[in-house]
Amino acid sequence: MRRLWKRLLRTEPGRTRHTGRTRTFRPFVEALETRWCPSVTIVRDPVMWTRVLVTGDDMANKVAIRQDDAADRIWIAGDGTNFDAPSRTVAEIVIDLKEEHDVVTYNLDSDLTSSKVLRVTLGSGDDTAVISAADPDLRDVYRTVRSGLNVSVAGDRGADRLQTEFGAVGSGNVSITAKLGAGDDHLDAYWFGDLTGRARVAYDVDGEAGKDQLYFWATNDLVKKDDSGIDISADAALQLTLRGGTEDDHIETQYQGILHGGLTFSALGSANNDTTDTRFTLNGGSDGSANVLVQGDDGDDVVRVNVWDNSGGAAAVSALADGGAGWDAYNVASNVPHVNFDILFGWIVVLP
Ligand SMILES: [Ca+2]
Ligand SMILES: [Ca+2]
Ligand SMILES: [Ca+2]
Ligand SMILES: [Ca+2]
Repeated sequence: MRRLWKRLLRTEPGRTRHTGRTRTFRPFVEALETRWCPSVTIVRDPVMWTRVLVTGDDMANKVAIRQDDAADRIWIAGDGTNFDAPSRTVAEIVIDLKEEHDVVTYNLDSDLTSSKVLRVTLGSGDDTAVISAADPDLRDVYRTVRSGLNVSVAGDRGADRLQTEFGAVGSGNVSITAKLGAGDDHLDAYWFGDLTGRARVAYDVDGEAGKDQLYFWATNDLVKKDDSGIDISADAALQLTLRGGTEDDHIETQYQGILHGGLTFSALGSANNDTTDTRFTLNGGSDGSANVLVQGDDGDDVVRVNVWDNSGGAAAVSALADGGAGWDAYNVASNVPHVNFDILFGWIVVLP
């Protein structure tokens, strides 16, 4: 019980760790002479020519990918090895960085119009993968995804970090699937632009074993720079599934915008003592549907869920907080039903 109260105090409001802004991760190419001879090979798959194989070794590898569809080029640089080709000739990039502390970055130099599949295996060691629509040459310029970007990441052992940064999606689709593996892993996901047309965005991230921290923010529009947040058009959809896996995890999600389309969110703390903090704000003018499910599952969990619906009843909101087994605490808005909880901490937010 004492331990539970310590954790309740730790998650009081006003202590949000992040502001929703981050320093854009810049790709880099390291000078050959400064390295202790790690090696990356980059070749086309002899069986499937549109597939490029990027393979590291048992030392710390650094791989930077830049895609410029306006110029029809894609560049891959890894530890002194360089590859470039017309972007439309590369459909899939398979990256396997093996042991040690590896880093892979992916950036857009112009809007994405040539679909890509990225399959990233980070291997053992504390690795970092950054998937970013930020233009590496320009400050705070996020390129628009207008086609498909399908990314899967396997973190394997070690404390791995997956960071994603996207601006707008215009009738394209972005799929991020990650299994972060054993070790205390991080997801830092940022959305800085609207989902327009028939945009589809889906995240399915599993922290797996270890004390994982999963963050998703979609609150500030840095593309249109308006105050309406991340708007989702009538035919667009955002679907998020975040799982903590075993051990004590933290899952934190914030969304704000005008929702005309669909927003589906599911957070699952899974085994052990997890904390979740879910804050969704549907701005005035919203008339779409939001489905929010937060489950602590086994263990002594702390579950906070707030859905502020400013649509005046035009939006369809369905939310549920479920403590699951164990001695759980909750803090929910009055429009969020809650089941399987033992104590209330903080207050129930009464909505107008
Ligand atoms: Ca390696
Ligand atoms: Ca790893
Ligand atoms: Ca993990
Ligand atoms: Ca749990």
